Amino acid sequence: CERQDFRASKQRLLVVANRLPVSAVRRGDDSWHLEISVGGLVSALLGVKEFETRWIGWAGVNVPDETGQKTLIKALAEKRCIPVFLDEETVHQYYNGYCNNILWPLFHYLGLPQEDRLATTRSFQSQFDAYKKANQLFADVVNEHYVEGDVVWCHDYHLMFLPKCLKDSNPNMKVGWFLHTPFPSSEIHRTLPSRTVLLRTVLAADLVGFHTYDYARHFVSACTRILGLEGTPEGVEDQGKLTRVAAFPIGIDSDRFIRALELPQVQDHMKELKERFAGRKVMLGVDRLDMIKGLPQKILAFEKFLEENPQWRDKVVLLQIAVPTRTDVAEYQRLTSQVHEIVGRINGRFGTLTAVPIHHLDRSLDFHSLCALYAVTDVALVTSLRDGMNLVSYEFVACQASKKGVLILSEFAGAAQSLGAGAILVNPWNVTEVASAIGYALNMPADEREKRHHHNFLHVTTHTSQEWAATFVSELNDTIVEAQLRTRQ
Ligand code: ADQ
Repeated sequence: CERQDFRASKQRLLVVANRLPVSAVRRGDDSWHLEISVGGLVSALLGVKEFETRWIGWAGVNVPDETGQKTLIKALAEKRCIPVFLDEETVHQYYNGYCNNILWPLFHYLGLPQEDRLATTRSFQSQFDAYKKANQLFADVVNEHYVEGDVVWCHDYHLMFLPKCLKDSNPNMKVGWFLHTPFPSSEIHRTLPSRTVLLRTVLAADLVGFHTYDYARHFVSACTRILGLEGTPEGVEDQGKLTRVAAFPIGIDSDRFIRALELPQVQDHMKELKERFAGRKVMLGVDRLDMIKGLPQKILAFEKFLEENPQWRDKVVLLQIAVPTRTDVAEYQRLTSQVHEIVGRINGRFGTLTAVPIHHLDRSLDFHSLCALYAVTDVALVTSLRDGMNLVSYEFVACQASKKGVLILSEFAGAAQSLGAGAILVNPWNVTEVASAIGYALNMPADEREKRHHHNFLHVTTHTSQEWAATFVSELNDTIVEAQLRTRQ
């Protein structure tokens, strides 16, 4: 009956990602509370309307009992979501271990874990085994719901094994894989103990996509150097089979942000914020609290700016909204404490009885509050140490049609390649450079702000998430047609 529901004129798209776009919280045996999750992938794909989409993924909760699983399947079906059930040990080894402790830092150039090399080496194999097992569980759910002709779009570093699992069970399935993080230089990828197998499993897909041309190039050179395969302008060729590799820069649903700014409650919120910070320039950071986002470096740069520019001390405020993430991991707990300590020190140093220079919130904001905040901001600070793309920079630009504020953007975010001409690009590791960029942004004349904003606004409103998904899927369809033609020749 689920299969019949799918029938529609739009093309059916099975989006497979580690997490569903909702998190489930249990309220008794047969009742579930579903909440939209915060994150880049969710923000991008929720705007995609061209396809008859179903999500397949983990709901972020351990459900060992059959009753719970049945009721959750039912609750999620209303949101067009299909759960993959993972037990606690698998989550620990696959998600916390292999995905977040090994692949995530490595792909962001932070290296493999080093604290206890022996322990890491010993646990590496069990984490990798759990990774393979989890990917097979995802494949089983896809196979159960797949109907011939569906496009299966696998997402991110959690599911690098999935294309191979799917093709093993059905070589005719249309399989695409997209990476939301950077793909690092082949010299970094070479350090990964499972470097070979993880390239081969991804190459099983028909189409492999990255945010930028650089990431695609790194992937192709990893295949050349590590697997000895031939890289062509189209992708990677292995014994006559071509895997197409290309860049598909993601975007946002810009209209959703622009429309939200007209809502009375958002306007009211903007008015409140303007009154609250009257007489001060507003600087904004919105990030998941993750090492790749460079929060300590950003806040230290702001401190340096205040140190060197006493005339600005009571005229500028930094609002840093940091949504906690992976809170059970010790490294993330240490990062949180470090950020709190730096913020406390700076507020103690430069604050007065009536005002502090930094408002740091450890939480996520609802969509309308976020839009209001973006709209009243004078300078946004996106200083990721590495970032696949970074959608916050896009969201800020979408909300700045009236104010034409300035974007300070890390050159190590994928977004630097698309918004670089309008933003002030910085090396986030260079605190002095970021501090002087803050001064430059705060003093920027209106005509320069206007010009820079115009460039970026045009990009953000024309390179949307809808366009991103449509381009990827149409390229995947074309790739398959071309492969069929090649086989016939
Ligand atoms: P993320 O690392 O999650 O995504 P990003 O692209 O910035 O990073 O997206 C974050 C999303 O979460 C944005 O839509 C933002 O509005 C929202 N968000 C963040 N903090 C929030 C807060 N405090 N309150 C409310 N909302 C908040 C990954 C990659 C990125 C890549 C995306 C999409 O790491 O590089 O751009 O996927 O591919």
